[in-house]
Amino acid sequence: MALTKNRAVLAWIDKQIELTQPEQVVWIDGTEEQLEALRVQACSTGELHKLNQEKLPGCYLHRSDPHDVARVEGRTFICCKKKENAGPTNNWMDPDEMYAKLHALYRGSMQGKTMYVIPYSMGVVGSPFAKYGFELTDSIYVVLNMAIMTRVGQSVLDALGDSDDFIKGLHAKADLNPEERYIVQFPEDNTIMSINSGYGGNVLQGKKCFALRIASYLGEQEGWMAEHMLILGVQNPQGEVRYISGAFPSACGKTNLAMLIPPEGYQKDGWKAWCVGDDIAWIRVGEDGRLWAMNPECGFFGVAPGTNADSNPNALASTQQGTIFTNVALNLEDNTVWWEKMDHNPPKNALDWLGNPWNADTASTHAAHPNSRFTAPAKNCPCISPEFENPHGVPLSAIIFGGRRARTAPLVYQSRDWQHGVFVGSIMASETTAAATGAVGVVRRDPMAMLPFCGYHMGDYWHHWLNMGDKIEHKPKIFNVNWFRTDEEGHFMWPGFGDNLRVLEWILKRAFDEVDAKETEIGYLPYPEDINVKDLDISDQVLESLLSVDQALWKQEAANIREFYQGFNGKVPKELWEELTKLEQNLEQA
Ligand code: OXD
Ligand code: MN
Repeated sequence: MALTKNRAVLAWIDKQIELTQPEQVVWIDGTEEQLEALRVQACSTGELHKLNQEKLPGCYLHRSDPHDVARVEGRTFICCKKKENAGPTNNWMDPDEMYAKLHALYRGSMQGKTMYVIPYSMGVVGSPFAKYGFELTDSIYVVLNMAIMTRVGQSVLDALGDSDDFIKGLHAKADLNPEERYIVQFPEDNTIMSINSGYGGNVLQGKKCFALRIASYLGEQEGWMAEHMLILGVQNPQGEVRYISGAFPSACGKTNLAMLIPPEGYQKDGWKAWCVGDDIAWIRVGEDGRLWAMNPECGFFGVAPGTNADSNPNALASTQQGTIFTNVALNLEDNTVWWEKMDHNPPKNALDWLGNPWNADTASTHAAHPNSRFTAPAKNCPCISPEFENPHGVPLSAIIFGGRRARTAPLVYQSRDWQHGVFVGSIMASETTAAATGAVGVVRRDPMAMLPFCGYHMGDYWHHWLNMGDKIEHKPKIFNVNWFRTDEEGHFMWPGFGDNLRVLEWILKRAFDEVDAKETEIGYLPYPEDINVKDLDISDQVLESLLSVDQALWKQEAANIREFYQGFNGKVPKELWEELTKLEQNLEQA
């Protein structure tokens, strides 16, 4: 039975029922009883496997189709009326054409199946900054994951009332045909449609589809920002918490930074780090003229391999209850899970992510898929911020951009001002991991880490960033970090992980004008003595090298940026061209 009288909602759902023809329709009310019944049902069909409930209470394993294990950027579309509004970094198709194509695929696709209606909220329900959506799906896996990642159920319907301001999402597994797999956003219609996939990033629509692609477009229309950023609170020994948001391309340790554990010496002195968000930030100007960030999600959809008690004990702890694992290995010895680098004790009697027998002593393949995931409730995280449920979010003092660069970017530098900071974000890049020779890899630019997630033209998005700067009275300072600088032999020069707090300390001091800095061609850099290296085994020479700017490499970099900007059909804001010219001039004069 429908759980709302909202006419706009009911009329839209009726249309989707007519299209997909499910045998029955079940509304998700968000109660534990209903979710538990769905878990039982999913276990009875093999969709979920119940893990050892003593060791991993409330935890389940799911294996997706072997051809459906990752986001598919090539099949992800932004369908707005004018092609030029999607820009050169998005796939585009005319909305009418796409609707026709999709309707043909969805027609009758739920025959004999159940359609679940998931009302969900991005943000704390009832918060003035929350946004509401529906995902109609034929997948129990999607229901159970959405119930971890977002706030679902009756409370969302009550908060929505009879408003027609909601995101319309339709998902059908259909026959999982990769050739007909589509992840489609219609930003002008508040609509998301995904079909022929059952993998998280494609079908948990609250995450990338809504909270980034649709929301970035809404943010531009409404004067706020949806960013692919973690949110972290750093508490100093005086007990003051200062907040940072940070954007990183994949494989740059974003989840680790979001859940950072301070080095021992810092802990002794009273430093703490608090996770507000690990992936997405919705950011607005507050009445006080500061920038406020909130995490629209309430779970972590993290990459499992590499997560362990050393790399990220907080993430590992988050997965110990109420978690759904996808495509990890099943340890048959005790009915628990295992993935590469989880511990030094790989199982000898296991099933790999495909469900085939796997023995660490003889195996030549991965036990877990490299993109295997955990979907874990954020409230499990030992360092979850006390402000996590604050409907207003937290005030930002600094924004950091990062990437993986072997040589070019120093450990940290600060932009001169907001406009220069937007430039720094727009040129974000990572290099394909270099071999032990230290050879510089291929540079992939990923502006603000939004390349696959910006719901409109990237040039317009940069304009929006610049415009936001005009509205913020107390602007956060903008920085760039690079934990991945390597020496001649290709070894990392900076220890990373918890020791990154040493860099954050400098960043936050700069944000509050508490430390001086050296002006260079690319921005402000720390004086080496201002980075606290107490208890670290790092020579003055290495630190100096981490904080140096290689002129020749930056000249190459500037030329590469010029080429990159040229690919945006004349839509790069003039302010960013100015910044590039300034960089080139600084390098010439140096
Ligand atoms: C993610 C991603 O899974 O950015 O968060 O790809
Ligand atoms: Mn992400």
